[in-house]
Amino acid sequence: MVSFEEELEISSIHENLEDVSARNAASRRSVEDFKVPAAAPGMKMYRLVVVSFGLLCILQAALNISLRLTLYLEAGCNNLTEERDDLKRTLENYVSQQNSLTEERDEMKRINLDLEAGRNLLTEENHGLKRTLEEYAHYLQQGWVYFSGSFYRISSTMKTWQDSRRDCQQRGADLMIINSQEEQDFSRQYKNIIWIGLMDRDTEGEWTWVDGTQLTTSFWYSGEPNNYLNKNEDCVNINHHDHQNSWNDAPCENEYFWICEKKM
Ligand code: 2F8
Ligand code: CA
Repeated sequence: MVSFEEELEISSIHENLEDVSARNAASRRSVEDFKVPAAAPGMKMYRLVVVSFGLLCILQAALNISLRLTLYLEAGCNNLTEERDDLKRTLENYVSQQNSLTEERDEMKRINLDLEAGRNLLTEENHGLKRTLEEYAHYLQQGWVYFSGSFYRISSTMKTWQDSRRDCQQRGADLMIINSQEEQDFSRQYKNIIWIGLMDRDTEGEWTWVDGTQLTTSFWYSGEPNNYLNKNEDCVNINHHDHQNSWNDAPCENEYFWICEKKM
């Protein structure tokens, strides 16, 4: 048995179900109202043409842009190539200039070395000349006489040939060596008998100068050398001043004046 309350509840559920189905039908109608109606075939073609035309325009624009871009890039590329060539040429010029400068510098270095060597030589020469000058001054102050590259000194005392030579050596010189007519003439100005640096003490008849050289040009007085009376005349003096040929051989132990020579 269904109660009254239960019958009421069932009738209200029925009413609700009817409302829901009524609302669903209404909403189905409104959706159908909003649906786009299917396009006609002429309209479709029209749309296709419009879209195609649009695409062609876009393609054309893209082609234009890419063409312009290509031209622009090509021009830029050419500029860059020219610039690069310019830079290459400039670089080559710099390199060649640098090479020239390097060669110039090396040449200057060589010249500098030569000049330095020249200066050193001149400095040495200068020092040598100074020493020579000092030596000249020294001999002149000591009363020596300069003639043709040598200083000469006549003694004021008399000694044996050997002692005479020792005196010369102590003065940094030796007995006079005569090896030219000019020197022979120079020696004749002294009027005393004077020893010179010639002797044959080591081997009789072999006349040798004090520097060890053999006699070549001689100025013997007539009849000399004669080793007079076998008196061991082994040393030579200038005896005959008034004659061009003035030499005489005499015993070395005899004492005479002497003449020293210092070659400069
Ligand atoms: O006549 C030449 C002769 O004259 C002197 O002796 C007398 C010389 N003597 C001295 O000078 C010591 C010789 O040497 C010379 O040859
Ligand atoms: Ca003699």
